[in-house]
Amino acid sequence: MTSEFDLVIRGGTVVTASDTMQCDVGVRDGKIVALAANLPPGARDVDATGLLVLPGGIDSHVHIDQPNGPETVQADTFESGTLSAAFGGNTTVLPFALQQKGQSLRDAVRDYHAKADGECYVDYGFHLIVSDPTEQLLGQDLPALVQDGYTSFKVFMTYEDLRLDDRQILDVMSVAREQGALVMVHAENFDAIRFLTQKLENEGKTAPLYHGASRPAVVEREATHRAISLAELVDVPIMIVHVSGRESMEQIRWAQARGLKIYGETCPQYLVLTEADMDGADMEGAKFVCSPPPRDVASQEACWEGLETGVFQVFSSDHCPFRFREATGKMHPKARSSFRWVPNGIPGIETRLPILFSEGVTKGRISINRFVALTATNHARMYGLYPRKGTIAIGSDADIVLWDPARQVTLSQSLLHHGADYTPYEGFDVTGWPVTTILRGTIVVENGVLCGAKGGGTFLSRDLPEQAKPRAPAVF
Ligand code: DUC
Ligand code: ZN
Ligand code: ZN
Repeated sequence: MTSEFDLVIRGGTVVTASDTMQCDVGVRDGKIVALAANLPPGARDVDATGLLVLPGGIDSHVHIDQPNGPETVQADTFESGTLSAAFGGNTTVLPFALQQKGQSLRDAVRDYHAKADGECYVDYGFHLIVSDPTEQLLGQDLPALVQDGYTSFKVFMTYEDLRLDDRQILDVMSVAREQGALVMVHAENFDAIRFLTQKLENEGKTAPLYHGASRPAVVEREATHRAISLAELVDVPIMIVHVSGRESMEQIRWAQARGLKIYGETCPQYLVLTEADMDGADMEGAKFVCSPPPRDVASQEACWEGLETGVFQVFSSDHCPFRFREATGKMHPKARSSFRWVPNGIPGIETRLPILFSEGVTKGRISINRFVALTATNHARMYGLYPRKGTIAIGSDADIVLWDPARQVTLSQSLLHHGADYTPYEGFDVTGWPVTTILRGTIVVENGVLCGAKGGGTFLSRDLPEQAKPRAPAVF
């Protein structure tokens, strides 16, 4: 007799952003079709006794195979990056399609599809990075791409080749308002960083450690406040990404208290790393160089406060891997002469969920439901994927991770599947681990063994974000 289910996940504790319940999950044609106790057998049954049954992780801030200037290359292809994501309990990733100066946004998107399509182990969509907001881009390409399902874009306030000035940011925000898209902002003050970098180099302070001093919290706070002010002017929602500590978090909280639709994101590096990690001998500190930089214990506490109290809606990895030992990575030929040549970014796509679970849920800082919201549901809501993704509900994609809350693991490069040759979390102990990852009803990783196939992940055209409906141009 044929079963009404292709797959039944049996005997686990199902957790969503709002509920925790003992029930089985029935899956047919890649969708969740039943949630009830004692479902009849499926064509395949998976025993989840003693495990948490969670929505698959959605990592909405990852950089994969992104051009990084002529001299350095990122360590992941879409194949390795999404494999690493799957082993880390994720079923969807949202990398960036970066427009290089002089390139059309359409061509940038085409390039990324050529890199990703047929290569991925988990589902994926693209945010757009706008680095050259020409009239053609603002008037034609960006609106058309939003209609095609690329419903969020990132602007940078720093980095020589990427930064937009305030006028350009206002132009991009205006398009977002009219199209109903969400703008993500990398908030650091470019001129202040240049000024400080020059001063530090003049004083011979060139080791990776000084990357932190070149971009102190005030640099991030000023840019965060400016981004909020620009968004208020245009009256458009924005997401301040990778918030590293109190000063920026408090700007976002202040804006939210004023009724502005300002959203926030933080990342594992701001919870468990500090500036001191960049102080290793023989360039070891380069392993931790990312922007904004990890700060201090008080900043970590502020980020927890943001996660616990709802200032931050999403917790992402900002995965941006470079190989440590290679000249195309952290050992850029000029990296010993100054921290400014160390490529910014660290790997973290596979370790995001275990770190937040262990430090947050196991240690009693956040509930398991908040964990689900921060790692899956809110990402789906903010980026136009809900309720198809990000929850366990009838009709949703059967994107599920079976989670062992008691498994103790010491994080180590040897366990991981990314293309980097190190993890910044080497030796870090976690309690709680993703054991099985299921994408649209197909098991991709089972008890730590790869079962899925490259190309099993498909492109996601996204709806408009929930909090950003299209509106008439602002009137001033
Ligand atoms: N900083 C970014 O802005 N993006 C990727 C990684 C990093 O460190
Ligand atoms: Zn950034
Ligand atoms: Zn980033």
